[in-house]
Amino acid sequence: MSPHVWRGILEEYRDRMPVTDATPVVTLREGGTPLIHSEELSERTGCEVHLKFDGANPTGSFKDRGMTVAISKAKEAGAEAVICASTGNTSASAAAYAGKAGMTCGVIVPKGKIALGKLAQALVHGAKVIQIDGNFDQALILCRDLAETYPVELVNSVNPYRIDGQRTGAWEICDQLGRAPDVHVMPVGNAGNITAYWRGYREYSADGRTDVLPVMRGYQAAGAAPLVLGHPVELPQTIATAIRIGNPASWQPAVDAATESGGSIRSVTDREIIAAFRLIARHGVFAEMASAASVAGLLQLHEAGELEPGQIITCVLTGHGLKDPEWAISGAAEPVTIPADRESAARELGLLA
Ligand code: AN7
Repeated sequence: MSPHVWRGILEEYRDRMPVTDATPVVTLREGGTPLIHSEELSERTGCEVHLKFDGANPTGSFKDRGMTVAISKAKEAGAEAVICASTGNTSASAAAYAGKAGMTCGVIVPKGKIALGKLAQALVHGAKVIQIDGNFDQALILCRDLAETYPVELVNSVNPYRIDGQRTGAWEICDQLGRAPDVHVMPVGNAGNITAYWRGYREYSADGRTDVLPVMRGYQAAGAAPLVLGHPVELPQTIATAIRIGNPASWQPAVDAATESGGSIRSVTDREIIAAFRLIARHGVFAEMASAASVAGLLQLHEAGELEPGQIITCVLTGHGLKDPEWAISGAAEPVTIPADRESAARELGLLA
């Protein structure tokens, strides 16, 4: 048998990527994530629902798809340092790939608004972590300023290589389904990912790799929904800290993705997000709060009667739930403590007749 090893998105999709033989490929073998058929969501909606679990990436989020390209190209250009603003996942990914590349990484994050696991990742990978008394939007302005002034490469999704890499999520879904879905649902924060997915689907369609194009349905958190309101939100608020963003960098392309595909960008409340989080977690899939916004959006579409029976639907789960275990535990019942004997355990488990 010949070995079959997933080589990471730059190798798997090399002919569609902005790389040459001269590009040093910096990879942690990202991508190739599972597309999980969801029986419970399919039953509920009458559709065929699949969860694209991008929490299964090396650093636990979809950011790795873009970061392998951004860091490889930065290294090719001779950069020695990279910088990013982040709600957590970008910094975790940038730190890991910069570490792999032997580059210096600086990250600027909103103080107290980063899930503990994400902060831990940036720290263990050796990034210089700086907190600001401000939000993500302010951190991004600061990083753009630094990248214009000093010899440091910006690796937020305003870096086009990030978007190039994140298109592979759409391609993988098409390769896994044999076509594009009818409806594609995803969370929206800084709006780079919805931009990337729509580009990815359109390119596959143009190349004859899929006959259908999906309706794009993006979901912001209600307290951080500038694209829904039509104006920036100065003080964004949501438990889904990953998408706590008030002025998305990819504003227009995200709106275009929704419009051109006949879709929408709408909002889900924190309450809807938590309910969706619990539902998929009960069925074996541990995604982070921001990711659950896609499932919350799906349920909202179903309630509104906007889905057609039998439609093929994908929901992207952008990040892993393990990044924020504190939050998950706080909503669960405290485990009981018992003496270490069979009868006590059996009684507690309800095994005694
Ligand atoms: C789990 O890490 O912006 O709409 O700085 O971590 O492409 O921004 C994270 C965003 C969705 C939104 N789900 O994606 C950051 C950051 C998760 C995320 C989004 C993010 P975009």
